[in-house]
Amino acid sequence: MAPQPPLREREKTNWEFFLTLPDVDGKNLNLGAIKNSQLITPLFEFSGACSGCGETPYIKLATQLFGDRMLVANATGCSSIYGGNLPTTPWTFNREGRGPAWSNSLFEDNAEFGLGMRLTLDKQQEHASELLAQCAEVVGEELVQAILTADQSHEMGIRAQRERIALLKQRLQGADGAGGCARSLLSVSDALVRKSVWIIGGDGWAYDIGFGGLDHVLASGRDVNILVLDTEVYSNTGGQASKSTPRGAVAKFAARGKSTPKKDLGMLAMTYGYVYVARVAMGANDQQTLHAFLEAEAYDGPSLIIAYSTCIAQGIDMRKGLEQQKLAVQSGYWPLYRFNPALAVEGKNPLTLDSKEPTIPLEQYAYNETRYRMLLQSDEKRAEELMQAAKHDVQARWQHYRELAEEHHKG
Ligand SMILES: Cc1ncc(C[n+]2csc(CCOP(=O)(O)OP(=O)(O)O)c2C)c(N)n1
Ligand code: SF4
Repeated sequence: MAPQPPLREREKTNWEFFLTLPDVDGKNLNLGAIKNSQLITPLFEFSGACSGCGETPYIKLATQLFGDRMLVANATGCSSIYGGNLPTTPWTFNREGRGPAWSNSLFEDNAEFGLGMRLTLDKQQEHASELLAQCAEVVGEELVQAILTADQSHEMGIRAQRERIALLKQRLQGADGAGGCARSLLSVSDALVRKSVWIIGGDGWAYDIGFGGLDHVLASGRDVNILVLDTEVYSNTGGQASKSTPRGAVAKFAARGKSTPKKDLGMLAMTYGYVYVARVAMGANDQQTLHAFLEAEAYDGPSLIIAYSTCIAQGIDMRKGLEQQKLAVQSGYWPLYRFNPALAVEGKNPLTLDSKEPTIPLEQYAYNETRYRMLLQSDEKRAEELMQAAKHDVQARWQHYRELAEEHHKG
């Protein structure tokens, strides 16, 4: 430890230099490669989360990929607290002034809150398209058609549309005497650029208290992206058990170790058939995480990403969070997969398993964590029984996923 003021003086100069470094423009980069994605400036910085928090890297990644067009509905929980400790906020904007629009509603209605953002955007876009058609004489038929038929399913398409909208604004501003049509269109023309709606929260929200709404939003078929930061407990209120807590782990309200297995939220969502679902763990496979985020966002429908998030409530060495995620995957506890309905439309198997058969025993992963180890100390017999049951859960789930992944291929 050292007195802070002299350090601050020295770091001020470094910081000022850092701010002069140019931002990397993603225009000519393949953002599907992890090293390129990490060159892009994040629009989420300096959060108040615990050191080593496993939730924040996923949010940071989302802002690197989509931050300049993101709207975020944030459920109450750790992410709304470190993401909104007002009057400061870690959500920021780029040098062009674009950044995520963020808001927090309630713990129990966040999915519906985000759906409202989607419906509003869709309505605004519809209204702007109608006005554009009415203003064709002022704008020019060619530009009208180019805007209305633009392919905005990828980054380059969105950039091209932004340029068209800039040209549209120029023409509208110069259209003296065109009357209400030009003025009205000018006020809503930004709605013609595709936006990305993200509904973010923890497992207490997604698996339990907000589940009814989450299910409703998945069923709606609307183009939203749901990111579940799965710490397997209610972290922000001190670690209460949720339906995501695994069998055998100790948590508040599960002091003798949770006796029932973790709810399989991903499998529930997959049964719809038209929901994109991915299960990711950045520490185990960062490239798979990146693929899942890009695919989820590009999918024109509801997407659900369930992200393994290490947390102080699990009782791990937070410096080794990424290694622990790797062990979770190697033990088969956390299979990585992507279920992409767009593949089914092409007659392919929508389910891709992205991790291999378990290669280490479950104990090697679980007993690195206090939440499992403490039961061994307080009630060894019960700990062993629950561990056996948990191993069975892992085997059964793995086999089920593998069959699903192979079954469709045969078909
Ligand atoms: C209806 C309702 N019940 C309880 C709370 C209190 N509360 C705020 S955050 C939170 C825990 C959130 O847990 P989770 O969704 O898992 O997110 P995490 O903190 O783990 O990221 C609870 C219980 C609340 N805000 N609203
Ligand atoms: S309690 Fe857990 S989820 Fe919350 S900020 Fe700390 S490490 Fe992250």
